[in-house]
Parts: sequence; structure tokens; C-alpha cells
Amino acid sequence: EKGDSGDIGPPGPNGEPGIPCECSQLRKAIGEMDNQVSQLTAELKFIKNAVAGVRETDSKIYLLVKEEKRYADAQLACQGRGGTLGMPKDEAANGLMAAYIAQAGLARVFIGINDLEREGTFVYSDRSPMQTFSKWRSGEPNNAYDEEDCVEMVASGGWNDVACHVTMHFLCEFDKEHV
Ligand code: GN1
Ligand code: CA
Ligand code: CA
Repeated sequence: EKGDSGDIGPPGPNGEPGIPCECSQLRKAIGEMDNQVSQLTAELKFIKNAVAGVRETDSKIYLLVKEEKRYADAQLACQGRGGTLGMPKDEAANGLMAAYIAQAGLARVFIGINDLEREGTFVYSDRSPMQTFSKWRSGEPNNAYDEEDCVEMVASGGWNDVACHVTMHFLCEFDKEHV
């Protein structure tokens, strides 16, 4: 017949030291993944927005971005997506952009025209000079407060020079060939 169990023995020796934690490497990897998730989230937001509301012609795609940015950041945001700020170079493009702004219920957006390099000489954001077509509102451009070097389009399609540091929604343009 089986007897009672004996007394509990003394504690065993200490174990071998563990493998050192590679925490800093893990933290780094997690940090990088966090960045990637943020970037993917931003790109997905852009794609959802784009699928929902782009306008296009035979050669171009226009996208109204409803984020408020200064002119330089708006231009960077369009470039980051492979485009530029919208450049109305003829009546048709101007009309399409104006209708897009009006239908979105917006009053004004940044477009890709500025006289940053040389006061009074307006160029498109691809650095091409203004041709015969322009759509300045009456009295514009007036370089008000001596500080207006960027251009907004209002919902009726007219242009006004405004300060580059103000923030507003903006309209990007993409070449279909390059998309
Ligand atoms: C005036 O009226 P509003 O705010 O749309 C001005 C523009 C200036 C702008 C600066 C006729 O436009 O030239 O750029 O203020 N318009 C007139 O905010 O003086
Ligand atoms: Ca100016
Ligand atoms: Ca002005």
C-alpha cells in the first residue's frame, strides 16, 4: 500500500540567466509600425475621399482636399500625391474647378498660382508663366497689406491674391499620364 508523501524538499538551485530582452529593438520596430499605420491611415483616407469625389477631364483629375492648409503645405500635400495645386489655364478648366468648389459648398480654395518669386509676376505652380487666360476678380490682384503672393479661387470661379500663410481647403490636379 502506498504511504504518505514525504516532506517538501529544499528549493532547487537558481536557473541559468535568461536570454537578454531585446526590448529596445522591439520598441523600435513597434515605433516604425506605428508610423506605417499612420501613413497607411492617411493614404486610405485620401483614397476613400478621392474615389468619392474626383472630377476629371480627358487629361486631368481634380481633387478638392477638405483639409485646411497654408499655401506651401497645400502644394506639398498635392505633390505628395503625385500632383500639384490646380492650375486653371483655360476657361474650361476654370469652369470645372469653380463648379467643383461650388458643389462642395466651399467659398474659396487655394489654387496653384503665385507671385512669390517676383512681386506682380504671377506664375503657375509648375512655374509656367501666366498666358493670355486669367480670371482675376475686379480689383485683383491688389497685393493687399503688401503680403498677398498666393491665389484663391472663389466659388464663382474668380481669382484673388491672398496671403500665403492663411489656411484653407485646396484643389489638387493630377496628370492622367502620370497617375
Ligand atoms: C478682400 O472681400 P474679400 O475678403 O473677399 C479684398 C482682397 C483681399 C482680401 C484679403 C475687393 O477680399 O483683395 O485679398 O480681402 N477684396 C477687395 O482677405 O478689396
Ligand atoms: Ca503679391
Ligand atoms: Ca487680393
